[in-house]
Amino acid sequence: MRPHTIFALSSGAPPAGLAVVRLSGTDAGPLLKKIAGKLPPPRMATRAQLKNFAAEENPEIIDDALVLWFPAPNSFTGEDVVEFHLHGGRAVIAALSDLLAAQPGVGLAEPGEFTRRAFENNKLDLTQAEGIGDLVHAETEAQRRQALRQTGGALGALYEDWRHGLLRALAYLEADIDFSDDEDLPDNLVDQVRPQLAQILAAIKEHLADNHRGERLRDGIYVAILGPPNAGKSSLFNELAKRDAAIVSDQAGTTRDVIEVHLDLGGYPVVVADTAGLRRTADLVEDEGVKRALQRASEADLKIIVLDGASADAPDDATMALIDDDCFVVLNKSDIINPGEVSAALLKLSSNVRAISVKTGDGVKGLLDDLGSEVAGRYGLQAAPGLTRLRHREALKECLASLARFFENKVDMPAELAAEDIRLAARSLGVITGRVDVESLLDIVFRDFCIGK
Ligand SMILES: Nc1nc2c(ncn2[C@@H]2O[C@H](COP(=O)(O)OP(=O)(O)OP(=O)(O)O)[C@@H](O)[C@H]2O)c(=O)[nH]1
Ligand SMILES: [Mg+2]
Repeated sequence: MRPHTIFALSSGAPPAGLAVVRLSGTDAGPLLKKIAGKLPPPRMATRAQLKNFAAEENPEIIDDALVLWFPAPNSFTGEDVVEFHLHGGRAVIAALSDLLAAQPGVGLAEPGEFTRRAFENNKLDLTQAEGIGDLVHAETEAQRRQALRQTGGALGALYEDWRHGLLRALAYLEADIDFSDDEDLPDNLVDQVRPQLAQILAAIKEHLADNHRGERLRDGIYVAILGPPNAGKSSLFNELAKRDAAIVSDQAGTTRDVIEVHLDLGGYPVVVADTAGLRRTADLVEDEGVKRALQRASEADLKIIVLDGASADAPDDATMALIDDDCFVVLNKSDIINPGEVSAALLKLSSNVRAISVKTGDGVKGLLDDLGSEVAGRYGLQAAPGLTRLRHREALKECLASLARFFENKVDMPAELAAEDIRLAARSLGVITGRVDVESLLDIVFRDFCIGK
């Protein structure tokens, strides 16, 4: 059984200037009183000498610290919560932790347990709880903004809004089933709810066709550097990484494995991959590298195709086949290119080929700026909150499937069958926010129809 009162070090790794130990549960108040000698006024930072009250005689002072008292329900978890703002030394934290852990019914919190309790006490919905996790892990500005928005409840509110729309339609259908003899009820209730359901269906479809922007913002946008051997891919990769992460040499076929760096590109999390030069080769290891490069190309959100400006050859078929709308095509080594020598095939390739030189830096900043704008354009926050997890996507797809079943059915279908599809659709949305609650149905029925007045 889980302890009724949990505690944990909620701040970062010691030693540090301060450490925050959080305590939540029924014993939080009594423990604070014993440790600090008093219960301070709620939500007021109060200085106190923390005593090891368990010591038989002469209880020792653990620390001279600040304590905060958040009586339920006005706390993060919805339970009684105490925050100890200690001096952030290991021994200080250990002394308080040992004291707390020794109390019956008190135990160390499991990962996420404070947030879980907040959810169980209806302080936040599941998307908000997820948002808090994302906010804690946010590494770039765009991630922070998205997570903060989700924490604020914008995404959950959107889903709840749709779910309530579905529940309203369901209420009409249920009324049709339960009170079909009632003359006060309008006819054709199934038909009456169709327009509203069609609207919700369209909105969910649009929400799903989002280019996975929210998920990419969470996990990182994949950019792959691809092209023929010796073109300068690893050189460009090192330039982006701002260090010698990949080996550069004048031998074709230097890079074999996929090498990644994580970058903050203008606030967006980007995972850039350097790959093996694409060519047919009898070298088994290099051939495996080429396979991995092609695999990465297929997974990439954006590609930078690097062509060798020093070679007059047209790019090979493998490289050509990768060029699509998700590409930046660059002709590297502009410092030694004689434009007259660049093959006609190459120039015909795409109107978007730009010459750069990683060696001199020519055009590299422009490439980076344009890459940054492309990423911001594709993955920047929209006016409407976006889904951020596969979990959301799967549940929304299930919801759509149930709605689609409703619309596939004949116009004169029995209300019972129609109701079942709508109930399932609403449940799928409820799963996302964690609020599957059918009681609310009754309220809607009585408000809208005034049955039995
Ligand atoms: N003149 C000139 N040489 C460059 C430029 N960029 C890269 N090189 C040289 O081109 C050669 C190949 O560079 P790499 O970065 O290893 O090329 P790569 O595309 O990663 O090659 P593989 O890993 O073999 O596929 C090296 O000798 C680089 O110094 C450039 O802008 N100008
Ligand atoms: Mg390389």
